[in-house]
Amino acid sequence: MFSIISISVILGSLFFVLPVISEAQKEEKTFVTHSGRVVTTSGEILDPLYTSTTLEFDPMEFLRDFNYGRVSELPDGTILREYTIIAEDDGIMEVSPGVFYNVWTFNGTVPGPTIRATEGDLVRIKFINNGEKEHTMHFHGIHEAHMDGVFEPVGPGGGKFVYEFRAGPVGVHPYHCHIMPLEEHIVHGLYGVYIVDPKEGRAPADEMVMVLNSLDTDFDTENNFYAANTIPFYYQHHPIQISTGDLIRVYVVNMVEFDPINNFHLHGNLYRYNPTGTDTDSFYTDMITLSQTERGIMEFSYDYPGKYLFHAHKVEFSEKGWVGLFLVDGEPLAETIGSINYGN
Ligand SMILES: [Cu+2]
Repeated sequence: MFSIISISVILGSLFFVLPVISEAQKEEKTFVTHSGRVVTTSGEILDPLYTSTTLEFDPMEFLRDFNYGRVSELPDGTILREYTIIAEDDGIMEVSPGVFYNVWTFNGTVPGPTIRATEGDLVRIKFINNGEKEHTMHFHGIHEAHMDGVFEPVGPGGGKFVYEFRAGPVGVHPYHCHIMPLEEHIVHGLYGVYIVDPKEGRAPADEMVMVLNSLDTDFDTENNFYAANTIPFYYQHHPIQISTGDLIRVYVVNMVEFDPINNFHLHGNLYRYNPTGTDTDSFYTDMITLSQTERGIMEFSYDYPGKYLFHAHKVEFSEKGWVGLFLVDGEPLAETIGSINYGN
């Protein structure tokens, strides 16, 4: 009895000494993740650790996944590429352990599939809206006005529309829903990448897509998380494996909502950057600044093995998830030591 009274007195006195528990701490909740792990969170987890099994979306798979469509040849020799894209707006994705977000998706993922064609191909998109709101697909690029996905809202509950246009111009372009309020339809995830390859092709490379995006998980029109390919910190915990001497080509598209700019900094290296990927002109840098839907093609290779960061040099963004690693294996390229190519 004495010990119980003593403990009560001690705890009672500590109440006046220790800081009062904040409202945020009181609001912490316990979740069971998809992998069965128990996580306690207030919804503001920075730098979480997790395994890919806790996620419904795999950024490593998305990174190198290109959808070339169903390919056939028309009588005049034109290549026809047909795609089926289904919009939904009731998905829940665990974007970080214990942080569940209502995602609006094209074909079930954020970003939607990376649509890829060659310049001059006929692109036919069979769009089905299985959501509860109106949606469209608006492609950046060149096409007729009624294929622009702005003035032809596609109704919920199975509404359909067929977008058809010639692929062009060469480059990397975004596509996204264009229904108002646009920021709501974009920040929930209705966007993706559309790559148009030149007819002569590009040099063989290890090709990747990085969509720079953001998540407003508490719906106050300010972002809580930033990422390359949706999941905060993913490529930091799962480095992208490459080798010395390999040509790396990154199709990068900025879709961050609410914040006016984003950027991309690469460590231990510089890259050739071709804005929009539309012509052969490029510049040599380790830093680009991108407003929303600005995009381009980055090319680089590493001379030395090791671990190299890439991240937003807007530090707030990197500390809230937009950070990753390239893990470069292989031997140093002996012929480059002392004669590094500085891109001139
Ligand atoms: Cu929409």
